Amino acid sequence: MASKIEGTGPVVGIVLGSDSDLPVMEEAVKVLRDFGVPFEIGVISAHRSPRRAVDYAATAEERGLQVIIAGAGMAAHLPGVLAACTCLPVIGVPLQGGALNGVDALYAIVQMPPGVPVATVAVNGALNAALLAIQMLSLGDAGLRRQFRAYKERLAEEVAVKSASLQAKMQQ
Ligand code: RP5
Repeated sequence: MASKIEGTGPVVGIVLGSDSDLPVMEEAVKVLRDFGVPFEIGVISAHRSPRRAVDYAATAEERGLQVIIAGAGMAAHLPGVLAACTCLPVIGVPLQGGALNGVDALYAIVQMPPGVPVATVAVNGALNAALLAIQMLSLGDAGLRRQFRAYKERLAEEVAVKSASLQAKMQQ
């Protein structure tokens, strides 16, 4: 069974606080491409272009998006501001960098006040952000869910191969 979203418009919005965030956020792009999930990507800063941030989130649902992934570093308010302005789920990716090396971004993204959740992944966890977005989309898409199950099976196979290879090495 094919995924329902194959060939549709973007269903995931990836938002970067700066183009300097691209090297890490490209990991999310790669995962979404591998799963055939249509996405859009852009740079919006909660601090440098706050009006654009509000407009983007406020119109995201009517543009067909179902999940937003927002990556930002330092005082990372972007995911929270987007979450404040949309009913769509927002996944925040704290990015490493600056004097505090990503701890600042982690705290800024994870410590949302009651009522406005942001699903926060690890520092630089763009890959997991894309997987979580796919799991959310999978709830209403059996084709995508099947792809995700196959992905998890591949993960388990990789561990089994590594274990066998380690065992073999130790017996030499
Ligand atoms: C944040 O400030 C961005 O998300 C980026 O991680 C950091 C530095 O931005 P640039 O000065 O490189 O544009 O808002």
